[in-house]
Amino acid sequence: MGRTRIIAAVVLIGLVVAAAVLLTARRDAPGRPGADGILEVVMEDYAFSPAELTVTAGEPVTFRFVNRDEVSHHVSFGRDVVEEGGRDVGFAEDLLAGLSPRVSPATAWVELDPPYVGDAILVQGGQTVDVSVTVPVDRVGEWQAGCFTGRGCHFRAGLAATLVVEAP
Ligand SMILES: [Cu+2]
Repeated sequence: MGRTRIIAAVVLIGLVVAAAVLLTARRDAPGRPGADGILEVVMEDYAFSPAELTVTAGEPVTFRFVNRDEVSHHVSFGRDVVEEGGRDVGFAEDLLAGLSPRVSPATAWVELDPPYVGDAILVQGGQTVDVSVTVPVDRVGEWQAGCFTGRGCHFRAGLAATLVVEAP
């Protein structure tokens, strides 16, 4: 009896450790916020890295965009790309609509001029911009992040990331 209990205890401890390791790995995986809530996304050579982002609805997250290119990039969050004259100019549905994200520096939050649609975060060459927001649970689903500068040139070149908003 005593031996069985010891074996059961060892197996149980093993399972707990394995679960903890798996949860930690999931938490620190690229494309997810770290324990500090920061999700760093590098923009370099007209591409996002990582290009697959996952956040949890109802939890505060800070997207930290680090632009290593010399040119400026915009970041819009949304889905359903709007085309005008065969060029991509923004998202029809804005993920951040009505959410008042905290953008640092605040001047990086810009309203795009036509033909572009929606709001965007301007990240100048070499600059880092933080965008803090809590995505509500009614926006769970698949979204995108993208830069439409050059009438979609940057977006088509690779400045397009998928953003999954998971249910809590
Ligand atoms: Cu760009």
